[in-house]
Amino acid sequence: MVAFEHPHPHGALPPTAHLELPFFDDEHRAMANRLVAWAGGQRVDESDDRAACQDWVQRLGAAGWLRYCVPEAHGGALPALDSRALVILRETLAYHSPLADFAFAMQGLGSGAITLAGSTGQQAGYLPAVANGNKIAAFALSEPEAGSDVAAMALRATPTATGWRLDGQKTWISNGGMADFYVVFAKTDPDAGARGISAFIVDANAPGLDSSAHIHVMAPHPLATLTFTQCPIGSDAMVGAVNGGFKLAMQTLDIFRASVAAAALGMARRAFAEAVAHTKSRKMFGQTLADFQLTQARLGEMSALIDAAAMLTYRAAWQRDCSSVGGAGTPAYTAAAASAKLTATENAQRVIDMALQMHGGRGVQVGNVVEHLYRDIRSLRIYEGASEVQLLILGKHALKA
Ligand code: COS
Repeated sequence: MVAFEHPHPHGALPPTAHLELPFFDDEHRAMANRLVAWAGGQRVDESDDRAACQDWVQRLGAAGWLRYCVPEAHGGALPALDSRALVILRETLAYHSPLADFAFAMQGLGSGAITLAGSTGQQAGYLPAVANGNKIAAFALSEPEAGSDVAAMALRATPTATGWRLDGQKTWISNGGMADFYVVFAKTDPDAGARGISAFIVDANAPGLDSSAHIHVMAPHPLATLTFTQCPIGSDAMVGAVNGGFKLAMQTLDIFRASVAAAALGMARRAFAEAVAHTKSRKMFGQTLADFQLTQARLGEMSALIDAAAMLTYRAAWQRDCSSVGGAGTPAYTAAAASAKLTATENAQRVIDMALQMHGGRGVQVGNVVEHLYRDIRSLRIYEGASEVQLLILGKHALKA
């Protein structure tokens, strides 16, 4: 597979005017400028997705960017997880390399439950290593028969004399087979639906855990099925309260859904930049592609789709960080994050498709940036809550209001 071309081929830096919006403060602006400069200088061979991801984690850790995935008390950059910093990071990284964004995001998603509900010992044992890139994290929620319907999971945690025993499967696990530890959600009360799920930390070398079944997808990134066969874990492995796992999973997803929107936004902005540059240089019928009103109208549509995605993404992040009525943990914030994820991923798919169309035959040529983005964006409409799940969240929220 041909690797993503990281640097902007036209020499222009990604747009930063949106950072002037009142959603952000001066610390965000300074961080964004440092990040843009850093990301533009990175060159990673992405022909092997697993090796490339490990490389990105090392680089992101060494440069201090992973510190935004955990709180300050455990090696993080800021006192608490800051949604606006996460949004800026993911948007900027996705603009340069969707795989860099993936490597960053999984450190946050994989350790999010430990940040939210881990014991002091769990936080001290895992979070500093996540923040410096020494430990790769993964979030193991989905199963072959439980994707959108989380409560239908079957992986069983049975109490033993020394802790718990895990039996069952997880699938579509990002960083599967490469992670140093997994936060695994399992049934502790099989008859209690969403109220019978608990979260556990499972180290990758746990006996009875097989992560060798790699899954290959259209935009390659590390993904695997995990099989647990009488896998013993200690009594100190549970994260948060017994049977409190469903809410913990939802709370973790709430933080990162707005950042998935940001990743989609970064990819859309990159496709838009590629389209603008291409239309200005491509000669056709005695003028450039950009001279056609049809092209201008299409670029206008792309620009409005990007703006709409940006506003909802930044609003959700701001709301979580700053709102006194619709902040973290409120149904209003869950709805804002759902709105952002739905709109940004769906809009990005359309923007990237339009950019590809403008490139003509080059657009479908393997190795072209828009061809790569066309494959990269697709899974964002599915993972961390498919578009249909976001619609359901928004619909239920509207009916409760
Ligand atoms: N924060 C805190 N609590 C939440 C919550 C949230 N965001 N969302 C739901 N809950 C709580 C509810 O309040 C309810 O609590 P009580 O039992 O005390 O009433 C409980 O969790 C169950 O909620 P609900 O009845 O809405 O659950 P459903 O089984 O109907 O599922 C959806 C709701 C579909 C929204 C949920 O399963 C979901 O998000 N699915 C997608 C999962 C996903 O993103 N998978 C990808 C994994 S990562 S790639």
